[in-house]
Amino acid sequence: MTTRHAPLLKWVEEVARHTRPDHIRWCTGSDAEYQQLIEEMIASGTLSALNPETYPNCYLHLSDPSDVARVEHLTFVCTENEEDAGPNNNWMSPAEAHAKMHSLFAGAMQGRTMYVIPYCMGPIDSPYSRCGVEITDSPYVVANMKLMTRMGSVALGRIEREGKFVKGLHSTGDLDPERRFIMHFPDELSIMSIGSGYGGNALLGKKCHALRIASYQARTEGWLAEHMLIVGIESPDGVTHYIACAFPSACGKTNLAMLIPPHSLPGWKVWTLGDDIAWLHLDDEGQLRAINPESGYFGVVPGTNVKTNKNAFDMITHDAIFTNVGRTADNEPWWEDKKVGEPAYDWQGRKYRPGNGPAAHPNSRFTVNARNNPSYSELADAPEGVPISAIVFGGRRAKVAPLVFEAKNWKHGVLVGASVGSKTTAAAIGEVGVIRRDPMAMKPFCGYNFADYWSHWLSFEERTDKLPKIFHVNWFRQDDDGNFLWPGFGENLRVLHWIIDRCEGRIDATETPIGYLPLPGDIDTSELDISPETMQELISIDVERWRTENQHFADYLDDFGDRVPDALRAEQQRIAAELAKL
Ligand code: OXD
Ligand code: MN
Repeated sequence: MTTRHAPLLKWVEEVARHTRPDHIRWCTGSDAEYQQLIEEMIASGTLSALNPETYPNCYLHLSDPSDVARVEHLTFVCTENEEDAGPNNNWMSPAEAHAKMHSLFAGAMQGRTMYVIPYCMGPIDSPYSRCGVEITDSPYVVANMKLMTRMGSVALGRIEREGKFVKGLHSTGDLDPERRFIMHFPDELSIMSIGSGYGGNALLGKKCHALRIASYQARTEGWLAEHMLIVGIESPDGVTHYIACAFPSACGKTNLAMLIPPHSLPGWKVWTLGDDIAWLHLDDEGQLRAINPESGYFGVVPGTNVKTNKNAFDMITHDAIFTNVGRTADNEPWWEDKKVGEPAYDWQGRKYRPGNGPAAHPNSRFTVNARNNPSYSELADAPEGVPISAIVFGGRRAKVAPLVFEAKNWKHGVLVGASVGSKTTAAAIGEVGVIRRDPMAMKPFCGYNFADYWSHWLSFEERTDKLPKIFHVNWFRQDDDGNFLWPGFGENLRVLHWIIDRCEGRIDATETPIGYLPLPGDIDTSELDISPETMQELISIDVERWRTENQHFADYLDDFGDRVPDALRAEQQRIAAELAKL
């Protein structure tokens, strides 16, 4: 296989001349190709097969111990003007970045095979989808892309018809963190990544294309590329509401997307459309619609068990790739909080010893196709996407943020999204557990200046009067002893129920400067071990803390100078003034 699309062929030939691979393989995306790659990786030691009886077609990959997460400090947005990338990104001039990458890629694929992966982000026949081609020297990347995107001949067909694609060039290089860079050239619709074989650094369709490049493209084309799950909530009367939720990495997006209704909510059903990324477009009627550009999941493994996420637990028992988990003596994958089995080996392949730390790396992952998920919605493949009833922001906050509140209007909702703060997690290299601002959960992923991004969000109000309501949730409130106040997981459906009731105008709420909060009793707590006092604490605001929070946000906006939209400043000042009166 090759292509009749001359610019693509020319680019592939140029890359091959420069990187000097031994072989070039155009990927078709067939099951036979996947199986062959798996066998080659088993033979080379890149993968090992897990227990074929209990985990059929499941494989384990152990990455280099220095290469276990996204590397935000080595990720750059390369625009001509530094201000266009904004203080939220690391910036390098395109000329400097190209020169650096040119020398790092010289001969980088010698002795290796170069794979050409045409892929389509989104349903293959959707006008909202966009294509890309990743060139990589990692067969592990090809296998992951097969599970997570629509790749191969179908995507190449669309590229040949449309003539447009994002160029992604990736090499694992020598895995030296000193020579690891992930560069984005939004004006050229291209990405270059070297020195990592891990997740978002290497599977270029995901964070690099579907968020950083797509967010930039979306601004010029009038849509939004967001770090959001998409979930359908079907009530007992058969009506389904679709909700898009943005939470920072490793804050439970996958769990919420696959939620299993608790016994106390009989007749409710939950459908998964996506667990990480949503592309949002206004349709001809002004309705906001979402597609999930991905077709598989790259989810955090530790903590997944029958109680926390039975759908995920079941879907990773077959046809899955595990990265950096431990193993039991009978060759099953093992991770902390799995609740069954014992680790015999850790994520570095050593005999398990508690003194060496956890058996599974805290950012260990599963990769599976979305169709493995028992709650998969066929509408994930619908070209027109699904209509969005509510947008929900959230973070991991021990104090301050109540369990749920509703923004007063779209402008206020944009402020609610822009002021998301959360404790950092192991999804990225760096300190874990410190609060950082993560606007719209896009801090690591917005491909341009946040101030311009907020203006873009605000502009939607001028284009339609049918925008969804915006909410904020916090499943992670703690008491002074560090105990979680809300049970989370499946019980979060109770909160989504409240959100849907608000969208339908069925219930009232308490108005406060920070938004509308639930009235006592409107979030059903039957069968929960939660006292009325605790519930009251969860749905009220601590005025003093909110004054501080508002001031922190005002200071944060200052980092973006004059580019901050006036409407966002005005909204922050409105809240400050109203809080001052309390
Ligand atoms: C992810 C992340 O892998 O956000 O989805 O880090
Ligand atoms: Mn993510």
